[in-house]
Amino acid sequence: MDKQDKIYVAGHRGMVGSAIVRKLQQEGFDNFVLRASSELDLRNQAQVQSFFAQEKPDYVFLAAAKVGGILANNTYRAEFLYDNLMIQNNIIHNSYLNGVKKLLFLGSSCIYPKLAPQPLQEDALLTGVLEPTNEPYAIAKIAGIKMCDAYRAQFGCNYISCMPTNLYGPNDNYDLEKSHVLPALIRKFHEAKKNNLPTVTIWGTGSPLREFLHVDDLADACYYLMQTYNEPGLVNIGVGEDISIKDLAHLVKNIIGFEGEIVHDLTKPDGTPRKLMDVSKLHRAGWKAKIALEEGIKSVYDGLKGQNWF
Ligand code: GFB
Repeated sequence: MDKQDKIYVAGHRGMVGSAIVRKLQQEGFDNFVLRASSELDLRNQAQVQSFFAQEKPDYVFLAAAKVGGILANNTYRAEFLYDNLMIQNNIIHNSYLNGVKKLLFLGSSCIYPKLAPQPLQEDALLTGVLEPTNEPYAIAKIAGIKMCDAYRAQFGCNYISCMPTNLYGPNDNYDLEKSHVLPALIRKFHEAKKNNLPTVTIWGTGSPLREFLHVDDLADACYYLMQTYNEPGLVNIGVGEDISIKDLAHLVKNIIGFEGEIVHDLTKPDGTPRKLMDVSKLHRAGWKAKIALEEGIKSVYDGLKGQNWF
């Protein structure tokens, strides 16, 4: 990418898209084309078609998606499938029609089979049955990877796919029903401390293992891959280390300084038992994560002061 190139970051108001815009601005890029969802409904074929025909971006970061934690994925199954398929189909196809030079598609570690060998290698894709709580989202994201590869194979498009592990950072969703685990824990422990509550309830057994990547690290990796990586298939983006949900809860509890007890709501699902990325392909490509989990959680917590629930 050159500094004068026109860059479309789809989903620029979300946690991932906003981090990518921040990263590009730090690197000196300023020729962005951005649209809020109220201005451009990415599920709408005609709207996306005329947007691309008019703006003709050079580079596309496809960070727009309907996302959420385990309960949202499991509850809004139709929307997770339909919205994500429509968004990515419209953006990828119109990128092809309008000569976009390169596109980066963002997926998720949930594309891998529920019981795939750990750490998850890229070639585990489509080797087994998916985790049922997020199957619709995973199916959409797998379709996105295959679409990038098919457009590369048939039309020569330089479209790459990267699969981030569980993310956290500024502009995350703190809705306790729809969010991922880390923002939920931050909010629950903060509110319990503020209101002198005796307990905090976490979902499931606490035994599942998850890996967490700060979104600023993800944005750095996306920028790096956009500049250097031109392969079909997919590349994992993670830190290569995981932590149990129970240990994560204790870490957040200590950072926030809550002194009560942790209790478990066993009516809520655990989801995949473990989701640790094999990041050797990414390391070979020349990129490594830099932000340690404790430092990352502290910086996110320090940045929350303006939130209405804080
Ligand atoms: O982050 P999370 O919602 O998503 O949940 P997944 C991770 C683990 O934390 C699960 C537990 O075992 C949850 O039961 N957990 C404990 C909690 N307390 C809470 C809580 O208060 N809120 C939440 N949300 N979880 C999602 C997928 O899976 O991860 C998506 O559904 C996507 O498709 C995303 O891949 C990255 O890691 O289980």
